[in-house]
Amino acid sequence: MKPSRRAGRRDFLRMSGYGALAVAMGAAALPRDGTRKAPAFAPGLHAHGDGPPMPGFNREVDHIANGFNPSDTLTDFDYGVVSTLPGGRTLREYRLFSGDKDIEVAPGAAFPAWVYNGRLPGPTLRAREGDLLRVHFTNGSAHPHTVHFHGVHPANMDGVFEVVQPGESFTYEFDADPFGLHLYHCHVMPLAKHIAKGLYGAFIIDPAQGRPPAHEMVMVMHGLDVDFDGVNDFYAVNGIPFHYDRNPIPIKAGELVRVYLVNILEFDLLNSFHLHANFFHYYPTGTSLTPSEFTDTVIQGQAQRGILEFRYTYPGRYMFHAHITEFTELGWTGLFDVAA
Ligand SMILES: [Cu+2]
Repeated sequence: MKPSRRAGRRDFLRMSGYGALAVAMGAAALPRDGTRKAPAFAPGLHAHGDGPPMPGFNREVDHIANGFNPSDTLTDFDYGVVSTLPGGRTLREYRLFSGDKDIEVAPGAAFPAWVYNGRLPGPTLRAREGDLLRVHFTNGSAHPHTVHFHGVHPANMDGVFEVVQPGESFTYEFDADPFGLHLYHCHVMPLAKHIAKGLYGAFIIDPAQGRPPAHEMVMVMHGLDVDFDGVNDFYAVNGIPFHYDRNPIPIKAGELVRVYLVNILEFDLLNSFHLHANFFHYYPTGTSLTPSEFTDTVIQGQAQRGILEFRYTYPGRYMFHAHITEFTELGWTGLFDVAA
């Protein structure tokens, strides 16, 4: 990474001028309160402790206009429309549509995203091992797209060669196999662009026997290249940088927490997750019921994913963040709020 490029993306957080940000993004300025003079994009207002303030946003983005709130995304599982096939097998049918949508990713600044079902990331699709899955995809975007699922399926269900043109539809049908944590994303060229613009989501296949009861949540790690120069300007979990820093995730001391962690970060080689003041059991890809590691930090390349399980002993607030600390300062940071 060239120093000048690093300095360039850092500038987004140093800028205090809203206009400068909007111009740099090449994105639409969102009017607020009847005026184009939105509150300044001022970093450093959300301080932790007595040290130098953490970068952050000085207000919430507009979750209503965005159509999703990352606090809800955590536990928003789409189990599809369920029916029983002759012979007793379960059929799950899902609907995915792609679209072009401006998403406010930083206060007052819109990112012209390409998204599934109007949200970033797309819905978390969830099924059970052995189910038959039918995914009805309609391309409502101005660009050709597909849905490429990770998992085992026939070649013509792979979402690569059958490109779906704007206004057209395609139905993917395949078995839920293998159990674990997977993902889906568009696979149209140029691939980096179609992913970086936001066309991805988590895909969970539960083992037939299930997993032990837990407080479950989904975290999709990704970047935001808001000025389209092939370098991420922000890093986030579930759409909005700094969201879980401003809105800590409530959990209870002693309860089993299960995080379905997916990395779909484009442009950077690696991403990571570090849990503070605790350790977690790690199940790579979730395809085994036996954890492979007991650690507090895990590294994932693009499309790698895994399941984390942990319990907090002591109440209080604990950080979780990328232990690529530059990502932390550019939005990939959050807090667990552990109640007694
Ligand atoms: Cu696409």
